[in-house]
Amino acid sequence: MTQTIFSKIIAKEVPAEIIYEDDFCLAFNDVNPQAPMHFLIIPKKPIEKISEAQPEDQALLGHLLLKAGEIAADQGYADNFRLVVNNGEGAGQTVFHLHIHVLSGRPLNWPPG
Ligand code: DGP
Repeated sequence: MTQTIFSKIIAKEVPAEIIYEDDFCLAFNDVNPQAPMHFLIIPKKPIEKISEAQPEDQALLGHLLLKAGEIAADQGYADNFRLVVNNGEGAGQTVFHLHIHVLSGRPLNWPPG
């Protein structure tokens, strides 16, 4: 996988508003927030996109989901948030390092568009 801006954020070569970090993942506020709460949670392992994840990534993917919920709760949105994963250019993915968007703080319409 080629280096992305997110690899540089993990390496602390590029600054970000980091709100959570452990051995497996990093969460930071989106630079272009689409809601009052909008952070990204990413694996430190460089997986390009969800469709590239492998069976051995099962625990890591579960970890990201659990932490997304915990961090949303820490930010005051325990029971009201949306997770979004754009997979591939056609779905709006622009950074090719797997990331989960976590959004809340305003009404979230459906379908998302
Ligand atoms: P996606 O379209 O799903 O690939 O979303 C990529 C998101 O990443 C987009 O909402 C903007 C955010 N983003 C891109 N570059 C940076 C950056 O350098 N810092 C931060 N904090 N967010 C970034």
